[in-house]
Amino acid sequence: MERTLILVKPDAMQRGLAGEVLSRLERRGLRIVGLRLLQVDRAMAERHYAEHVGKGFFEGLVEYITSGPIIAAVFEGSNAVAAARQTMGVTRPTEAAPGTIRGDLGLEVGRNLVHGSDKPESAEREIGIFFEGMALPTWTRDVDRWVFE
Ligand code: IDP
Ligand code: MG
Repeated sequence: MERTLILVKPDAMQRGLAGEVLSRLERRGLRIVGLRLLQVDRAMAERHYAEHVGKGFFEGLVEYITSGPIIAAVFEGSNAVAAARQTMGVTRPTEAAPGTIRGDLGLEVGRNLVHGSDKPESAEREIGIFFEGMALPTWTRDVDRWVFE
């Protein structure tokens, strides 16, 4: 089983889309194993978005991600990283396919509603940031055998 770190970004929280975002991933078949409501500070933003520090959009990204509460979630399942990225759609909402979260609900790259880890190693690193020192429950669902082969 693979895990991925999902963030419901401040715009999705402000727009009342937290349930919608989490629900789409849950309905895809992914299992929730971690959930937290928090506000990101600059240090945490720099840690999470380390690969983007110094880029032209970085200051705007920090302002955006620290602007209000977010939900951090860990989803688990077969190919969780790729499945979540596919359900989210690509980074720029106007390039994201219809039927994806960003393609259905977003317009601007700086208001793209959701974060999802880009590879399994990133997921482990990011889960370490958002769930530091927190044990994630291990559980199975009765429906798992109808979702996972
Ligand atoms: P991702 O979220 O799809 O993985 P990344 O390239 O990792 O995309 O960028 C992280 C976040 O930074 C994006 O989700 C978006 O919110 C923001 N971002 C990326 N590129 C731009 C840009 O060109 N202008 C403004 N914001 C951007
Ligand atoms: Mg990324």
